[in-house]
Amino acid sequence: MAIEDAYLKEVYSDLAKRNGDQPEFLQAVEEVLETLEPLIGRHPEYRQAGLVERIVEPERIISFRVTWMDDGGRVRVNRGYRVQFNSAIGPYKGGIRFHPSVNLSILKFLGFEQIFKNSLTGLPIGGGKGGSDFDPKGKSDNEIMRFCQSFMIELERHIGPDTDVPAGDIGVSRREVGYMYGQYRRIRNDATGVFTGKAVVCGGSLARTEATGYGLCYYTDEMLKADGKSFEGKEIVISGSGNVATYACQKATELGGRVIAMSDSDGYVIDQNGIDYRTVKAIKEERRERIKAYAERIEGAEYHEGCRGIWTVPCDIALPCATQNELDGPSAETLVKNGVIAVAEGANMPCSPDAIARFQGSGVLFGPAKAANAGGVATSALEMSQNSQRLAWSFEEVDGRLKGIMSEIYRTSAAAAKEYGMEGNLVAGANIAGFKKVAEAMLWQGIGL
Ligand code: NDP
Ligand code: 2IT
Repeated sequence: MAIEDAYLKEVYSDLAKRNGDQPEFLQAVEEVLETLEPLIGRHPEYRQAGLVERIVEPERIISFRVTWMDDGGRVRVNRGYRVQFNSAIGPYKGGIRFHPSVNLSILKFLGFEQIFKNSLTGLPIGGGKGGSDFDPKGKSDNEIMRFCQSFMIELERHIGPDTDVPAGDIGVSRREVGYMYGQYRRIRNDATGVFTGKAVVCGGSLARTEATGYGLCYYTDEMLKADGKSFEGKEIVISGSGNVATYACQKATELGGRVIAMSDSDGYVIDQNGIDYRTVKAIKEERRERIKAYAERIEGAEYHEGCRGIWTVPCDIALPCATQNELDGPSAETLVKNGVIAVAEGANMPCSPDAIARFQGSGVLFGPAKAANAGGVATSALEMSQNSQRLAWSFEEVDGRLKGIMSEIYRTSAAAAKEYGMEGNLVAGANIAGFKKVAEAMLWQGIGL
């Protein structure tokens, strides 16, 4: 697919000129714009209001220095960012990523995707993303704490429960959220719960830890059911072994599938008996070891070096849950040749454009990230509601709502694709449905936002 409409083409080429050094951001924008033509065709007022050129420009970007001291007493400096992309439908909402690869291109792509994902949840949350090029791997607990506290010394003045509500992402889990939230509370003398993904004892929501992985499987289940299929008896490959991947493994297994491979950035493990998510959780979440340890601990499991090799493992369903562009065209080709029937994105933008084209062109069911992984942020919004009410809901209550939200996201996206003449194209459906709500909210609020 390519951008055909003259207005959309002009917006994109102007953006590409000004952001030539941001390939991930341009990739995310191009994927959205190439599906919007039928919507823009029916709404000339969007063009008159300059909506598309406004939506691709972040409302605000904050970039700051983070100085901290390592255990050896050496002063270290990292870069911190928050991209406050769009607040037309609610406070900026989105995770914080700590990974050496973090830069503005990555955070702008993530923030841009977040706008439409958050819109699709049906809840009042705008889009944002933040992070740092800090590498948490190999750091002591004290170093992590000092870094998080230093990061928050600057970020605290830019966020608030009705302004911008951060959460976790790669390299940021309950531990890091706890240190950042603690620092925010100390500085601001304010316990309104500005972060989501907090530990339950600090005001976090039950089921938030599980929500992205569970939500991914609820969405995938809807997609399979609409095609007369299910998880029952299927072999599943899940990349990554972090928060999203671990709970996707648990839910896919509960829904009757068998997860036969998982990975980290070093390599992947195969366990034909079905990967036990509790072992993965103990290795990665509790001990912070490498996925290789799974094969050392479980009889019959094998370890292979190199993370991309995971896509050569024949499977029925593939759930990429690690990072952007981890599944390229040749990997998609291999999956299709090996008979994959469904692919749903747990990570953000894990499939390259040619991989998506390959799946869609081969009749493989394809669930895009902004719909399929929206369960995490949706549950974050439920955490915000609980904090505002000063109440805590049960696991079943939150999980039940999450399930309802994921079914609704599937239904809304499928209906939008059909309404705009692209039936079955869930990428187009998610983009159109997510974009339309934000566009309407911006129109209501006049020019200037
Ligand atoms: P975690 O930090 O818990 O886990 C990340 C996993 O991905 C690890 O197994 C990591 O391996 C692997 N990984 C990270 N970078 C790379 C890389 N460059 N190449 C190969 N593997 C890599 O993060 P999450 O599980 O939270 O996030 C995973 C994905 O899901 C991200 O794209 C994130 O944006 C997305 N997401 C997360 C949500 C959440 O609620 N947490 C919500 C929606 C989307 P290693 O340990 O070797 O680094
Ligand atoms: O990409 C994402 O949706 C997240 N990392 C979760 C964001 C959130 O605010 O819960």
